Amino acid sequence: MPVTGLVVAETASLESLGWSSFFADQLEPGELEIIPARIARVHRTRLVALSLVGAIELELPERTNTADYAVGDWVTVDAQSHMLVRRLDRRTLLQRRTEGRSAQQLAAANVDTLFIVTSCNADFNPARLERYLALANQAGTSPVIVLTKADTVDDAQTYRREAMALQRDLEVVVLDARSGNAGAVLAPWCTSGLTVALVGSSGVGKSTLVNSLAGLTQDAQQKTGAIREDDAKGRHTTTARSLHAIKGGGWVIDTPGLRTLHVSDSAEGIETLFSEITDLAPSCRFRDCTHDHEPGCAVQAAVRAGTLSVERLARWRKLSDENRSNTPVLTGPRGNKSAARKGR
Ligand SMILES: Nc1nc2c(ncn2[C@@H]2O[C@H](COP(=O)(O)OP(=O)(O)OP(=O)(O)O)[C@@H](O)[C@H]2O)c(=O)[nH]1
Ligand SMILES: [Mg+2]
Ligand SMILES: [Zn+2]
Repeated sequence: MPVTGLVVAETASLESLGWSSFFADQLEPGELEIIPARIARVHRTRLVALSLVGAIELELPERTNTADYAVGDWVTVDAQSHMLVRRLDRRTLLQRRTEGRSAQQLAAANVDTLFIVTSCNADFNPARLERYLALANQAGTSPVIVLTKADTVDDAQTYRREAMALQRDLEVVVLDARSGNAGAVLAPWCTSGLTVALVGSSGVGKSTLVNSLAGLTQDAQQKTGAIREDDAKGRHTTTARSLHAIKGGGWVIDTPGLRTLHVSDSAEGIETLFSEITDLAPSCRFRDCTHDHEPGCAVQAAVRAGTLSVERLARWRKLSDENRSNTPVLTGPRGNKSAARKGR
């Protein structure tokens, strides 16, 4: 079945779609009648993929659960029937546990760089950005903070400095998502074979950025929507994840804006995010120091010395606690999953 609205350049190679030896090595020598394809859209009952023969709607084996597939996944497909054969192992996977659900929701796969988008307005919130950073770190993607709406304020650099302090060596860019210049600012992360994904609250300009990066004509553009004036909140214009070709090469995944991002399964991601605290911990007198009331705590000493802010330490504590209580632990002989007990 032909698919509208998705264009693959005629000169496309598998490499330009993000294919690499990591995926090629997973093919079996006998798998001759198959072609590799990359998932571009995940619907409730349909999967659309990009391949060297163009955009194709996949035939799905009975009992396929499309929720097991993420935009950006590589799959093998029967060359004749376009029947889905199998998914290849992922290089990176962005996923989150929605409250009350035991299974993780798959956001995007095989993403190289995560653009964490926020605006130079009321959306800017260090604690929220730290949640996205923990997610990016945990997934194995490199995070970049993208500050949009720089054109609406005089002090965009103040936002930039505050964002840069959130993680060691963090890349932060400031731009007007609507301008033709946005693509040039993001070009270092957008080259042939690389995939970026955009995440952030509703209304920060993710789809606006996709349109600037993809250079789509009017009818193929991602819909964008005005935000509320009083609190800068968006109206959840984008409702599904989708993959788009970037003008100069590479791929970008647009995602719906999230109301809240709950953190779970991200202990390593949090360690990386708060590396200044992680680095101090071995100097605490007690190996299991909670950096709260213990004597000889190197982290509390850093707070007293003014090299670590009380607010940052409080955010570390809150995020670590939340992660612990939301992450199922393996218990019992059969490894049954149950939620960890709340508290420390
Ligand atoms: N002035 C200005 N307006 C912007 C910028 N980026 C986005 N906008 C506007 O902000 C509004 C929201 O943009 P969208 O691209 O729809 O935001 P989104 O992040 O995709 O939102 P959801 O799809 O709801 O998650 C639109 O009216 C855009 O024109 C920017 O850099 N400067
Ligand atoms: Mg959008
Ligand atoms: Zn301590």
